[in-house]
Amino acid sequence: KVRTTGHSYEKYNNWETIAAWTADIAAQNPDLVSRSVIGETYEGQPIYLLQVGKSGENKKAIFIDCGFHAREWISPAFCQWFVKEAVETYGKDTVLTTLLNNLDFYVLPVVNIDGYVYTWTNDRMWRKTRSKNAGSVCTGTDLNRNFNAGWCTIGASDNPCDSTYCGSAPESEKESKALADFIREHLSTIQAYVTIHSYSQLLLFPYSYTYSLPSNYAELESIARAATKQLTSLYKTKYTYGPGATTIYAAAGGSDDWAYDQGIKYSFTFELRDTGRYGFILPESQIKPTCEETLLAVKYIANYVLEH
Ligand code: ING
Ligand code: ZN
Repeated sequence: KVRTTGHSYEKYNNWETIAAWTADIAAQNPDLVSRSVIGETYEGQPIYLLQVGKSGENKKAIFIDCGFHAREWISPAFCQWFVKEAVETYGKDTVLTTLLNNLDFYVLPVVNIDGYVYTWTNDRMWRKTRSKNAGSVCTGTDLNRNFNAGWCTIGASDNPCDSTYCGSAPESEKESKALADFIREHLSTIQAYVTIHSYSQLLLFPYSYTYSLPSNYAELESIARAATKQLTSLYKTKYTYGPGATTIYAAAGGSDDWAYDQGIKYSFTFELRDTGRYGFILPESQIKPTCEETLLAVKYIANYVLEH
């Protein structure tokens, strides 16, 4: 065993364990996975990104991130599961093999590392980053209100003590800045943006900061319909889909809206299980089924991107 001490795909792993896992999965699968650092967090943790795919020329890419919100533990679990499935089924599952031969997946296992650590040590229900706010005793910014997409105009708070605090400016947080910088630098290859949250069992697409519909609304709606149909086929988990503003609530500064307005026409937010019985405290027994069903939807989206 090479430093994967304590790591399990069917348990919630702490940050130390996930960080060690990113090194191990890359070291053990050098032809499929490579690890880079795209920036650091407020507290100085390196933000790791895994590039997953067989190397090739002019490949399109799909960006997937997890762990925007600290307490949504099922989200990092999905990113780990996705990479596991990629390395374990490459050369076995024909669909995934084709995807990995022809696309690169950028997988960011935990965006809000400081917040994630805080949910393990201090407050299981923490959502925001852990940055200090000038002139306030309250800590943290909501990363999914911190992007430059109608920033702080609706469904976001300008009060640092609120859980949806939009921050002092767009990309004020080192974590959102690192993510946005990476995407801006790779806009010529990234065709789809997928961000994993919980909970509510929804597949959302733009817009959330306005009630206006995106230009390819009909296409996004048909992709979401087909992707959720795939997801539901496994365990009958019911999903709703649609534009964020009318499907969940209007909220500005979200990463999916920002990515869409950068020109990434396939931009989705998943809200994984459940619908509220356990909420953010989803039992570990649901990690496997949740990740398996979600993988079907993500594969559908990736395959659509590959063929369009
Ligand atoms: N939900 C998202 C949130 O940040 C969302 C919903 C998606 C808002 C896309 C804006 C844009 O509030 C959770 N559970 O975090
Ligand atoms: Zn969230």
